[in-house]
Amino acid sequence: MNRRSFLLSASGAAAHPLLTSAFPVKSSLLYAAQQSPSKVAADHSLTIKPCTIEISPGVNIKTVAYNGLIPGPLLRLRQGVPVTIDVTNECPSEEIVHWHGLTTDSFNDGAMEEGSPMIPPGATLRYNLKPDPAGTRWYHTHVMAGENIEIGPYTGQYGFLIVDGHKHPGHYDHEVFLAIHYWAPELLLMKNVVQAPNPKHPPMRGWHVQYKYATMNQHRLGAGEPLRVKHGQRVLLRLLNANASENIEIALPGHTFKVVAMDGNSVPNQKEVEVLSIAVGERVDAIVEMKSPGVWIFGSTDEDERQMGLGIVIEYAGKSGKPVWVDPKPVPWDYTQFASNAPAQAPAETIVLSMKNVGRRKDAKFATWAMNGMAWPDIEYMKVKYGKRYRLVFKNDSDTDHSMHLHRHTFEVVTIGDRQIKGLMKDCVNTAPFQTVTIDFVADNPGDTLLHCHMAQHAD
Ligand SMILES: [Cu+2]
Repeated sequence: MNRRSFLLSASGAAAHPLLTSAFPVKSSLLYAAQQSPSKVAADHSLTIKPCTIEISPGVNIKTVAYNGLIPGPLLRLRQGVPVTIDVTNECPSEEIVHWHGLTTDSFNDGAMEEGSPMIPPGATLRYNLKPDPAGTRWYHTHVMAGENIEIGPYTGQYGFLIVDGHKHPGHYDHEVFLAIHYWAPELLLMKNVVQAPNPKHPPMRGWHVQYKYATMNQHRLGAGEPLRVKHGQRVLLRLLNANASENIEIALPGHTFKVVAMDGNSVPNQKEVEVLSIAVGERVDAIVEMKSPGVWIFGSTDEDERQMGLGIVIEYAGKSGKPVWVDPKPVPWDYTQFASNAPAQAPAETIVLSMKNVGRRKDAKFATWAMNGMAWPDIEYMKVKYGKRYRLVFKNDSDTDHSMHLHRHTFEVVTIGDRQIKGLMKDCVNTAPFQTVTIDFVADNPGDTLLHCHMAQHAD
């Protein structure tokens, strides 16, 4: 190993800690973490604790959330201004918080694979962040759930983290935050190959996670207060798919979404669309001009998912009545419409990664998903050098979506299938079944960096 090189890992000196212990908790760092809260109060504090939330009348979900809130408290930070966040773990098992989309260091990033410490039960860990880049970021647990679908990303541990910096790319009168999550997961065994209820999903086989309910923020469709708007208002929707494993597609009849940012980053082409697809982990900032007075359902394009609760009522001032839904024209989702239509800068090196289901490990319920045949922790590190531009080719050799997330860096999407594009900056990108998506990133943030699919069963 070239000691001067950084991998999407960059540990350097000693034998790689990740290969010698299950979790590379550096003892001095853990000590520092446990001792961390000093007498000086942190700028923000979060408590991870069990709670019960009523998502619709009589439907109570027992989960774990930050400060007992769904989503967690909105963290609104100034770009480049250092902050401290104390996180107290009141749960019986270890926890960890990932600051998704921030270019932080490996210790504070909140991924045990990078060497970030876990927060033991009862302990408080102080995270030190220098919020960057500006935009719609979020925070969530990075605990690996495996077959325990009661923990990790299946819980309510997610919240918005907004980094305010440059002027927002949209012009708007009112700002609304909506985080989407599915609840009450169940493990089902499909003895034979079964077509999913939603034809957009691949056939199901073996063990499979199915959800009973869905919410936008805390409530199911129709259960919470409607989103009250006025005719002529321009509403900025900050949308987050905080699901453990399901991509979503949403629409608002009679209106269009002007997409101004994806994963918090301004898009080169602010296109208006009728339907938004948001993969697991992704965010969309969209402006909706309120120009069709009435009472509408803003929700999933899939009726079963609206029944689960995926939606919210939008009510114009002075209007009342039963909320209206109208199916949109089906249009395949196309990232390229928000990008510039030109080839991106050439990279220094290209790395091809084939994502594939490689079967089940003995006694495992879920299939093992691998990149180039390797699955954590039995992997080779991709070594990258500081300052160089790298191209990662995500070759989806499977019949299911993968929402690929790179930690601690922002990447540029440079091809979707055969289309070359430029200027679409993201931190998660979906690869459709058997599609190839290519991204470039500059290795400008030394330290171990995790690359993974954001869909829980694939990541685990
Ligand atoms: Cu995946």
